[in-house]
Amino acid sequence: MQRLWAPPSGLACGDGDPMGRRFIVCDGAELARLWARIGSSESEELTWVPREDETRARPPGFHALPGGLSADAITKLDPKSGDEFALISDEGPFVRAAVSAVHAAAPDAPVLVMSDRLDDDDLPEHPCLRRTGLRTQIRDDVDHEFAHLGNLHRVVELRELLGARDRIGILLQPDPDPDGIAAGLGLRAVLGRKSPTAPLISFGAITRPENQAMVQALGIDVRVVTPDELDEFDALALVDVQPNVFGESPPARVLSVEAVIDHHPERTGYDSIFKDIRVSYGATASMLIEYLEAAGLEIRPKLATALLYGIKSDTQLLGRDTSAADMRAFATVHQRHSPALLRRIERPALPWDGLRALGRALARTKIDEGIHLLVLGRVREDVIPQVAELGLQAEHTEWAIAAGTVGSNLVFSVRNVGYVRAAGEVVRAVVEGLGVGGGHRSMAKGIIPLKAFREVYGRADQKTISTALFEAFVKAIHEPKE
Ligand SMILES: [Mn+2]
Repeated sequence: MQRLWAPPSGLACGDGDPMGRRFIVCDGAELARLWARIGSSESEELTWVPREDETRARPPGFHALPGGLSADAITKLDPKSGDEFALISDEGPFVRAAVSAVHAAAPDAPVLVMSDRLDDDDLPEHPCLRRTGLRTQIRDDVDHEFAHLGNLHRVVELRELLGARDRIGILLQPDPDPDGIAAGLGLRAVLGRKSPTAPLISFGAITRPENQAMVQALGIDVRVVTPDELDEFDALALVDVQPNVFGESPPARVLSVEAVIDHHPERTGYDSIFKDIRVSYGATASMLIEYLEAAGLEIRPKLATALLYGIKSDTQLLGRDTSAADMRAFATVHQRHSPALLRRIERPALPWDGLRALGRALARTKIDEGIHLLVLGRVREDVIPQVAELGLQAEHTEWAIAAGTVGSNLVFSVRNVGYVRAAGEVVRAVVEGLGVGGGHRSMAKGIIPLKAFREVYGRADQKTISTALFEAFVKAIHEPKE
């Protein structure tokens, strides 16, 4: 422990900036002892001001401020530029006297007031003062630790329940999304399994191009099963889903399962031995990250990338329905994820014919009224959203629309700069009476059957599509419904 009155030169560390000292000023022996028990840092000089009945108290490591609390006593500490003060008290008069004493002796020194009872209104004006609690700091950590313990308990329960089962089916919703897939991988890691004994299964294949990109980039296998094939499994764990999602009358096996881990509103009408449903969470992946952390398991880059992408896509990049828990979980996996893998998921490679279609569309491109419209002709569906992303990068673009023919449909993706009308609303207005569409603030997708398009516009060649879409978008963007 640092001796009080040690010369400042002895505290400088190396040739760089000398590390400032922290002067801790405690009001009374009780707070000084609490501070000593928490443990002080090397750079702290511990001082205290005895109360009337405390003249014989000796808080370990603390030295009484000579002559009590005054500007003189603070001056004798010889504060230098870079030093900081912490004033520890629950009494308004003590804190006010201490703040003004420090301010008089060291006008530039930052002041941290640690008090569990005082408010900002109880404190005097000071150019650089921060207030926080002392016991409440520890209290918050205690609550946090109990939350970890709760998660560890869930992991222990899951392992007791599923550890001895030969084959565990990790059942996701039909057409699984990134959150479900990532949470399924997380559960598998929690159980210490590999895919042969704990496969990810679903009643419907992955159809969305961006979700296919995720399983391709990360080498994840999701097996499509029939209800009869569920008999192969000794246990079923539902992740990011509850049985009611499997249709009007789900197979009997899924109405009585071993585990459900989900963030959707709790449904009834089924039994599960283990149940963890947290509606306030933006993603099931966040819950699994907490399990993994509580169990002290390493989260490898591939798993971290999947979990990060799961949270990102379920919360629209921490926008919609995000809780503080999602933010913490996101931060945890953000440190561990692989940016290269994430890029492969989010920016899948453009196929050659997609690139050529883009080249042709760019040759004709123009930006009018902030709208950048790229009509691609016949392309693979996953090319369309990528071209819309690219289109948004053009100068003066507020709206980028990429349209292409996929099968017997006209499919278009829309991106905008974010501060304009919501993309989802605009697309719904554009497709009204013709097809389907929707989306969010800054991204949306629409599908119009070519047959319906021809009925209205006569033909469906590139020029007609281009003119019709442009006019429909201008109308929808600039003439919102009442
Ligand atoms: Mn989800």
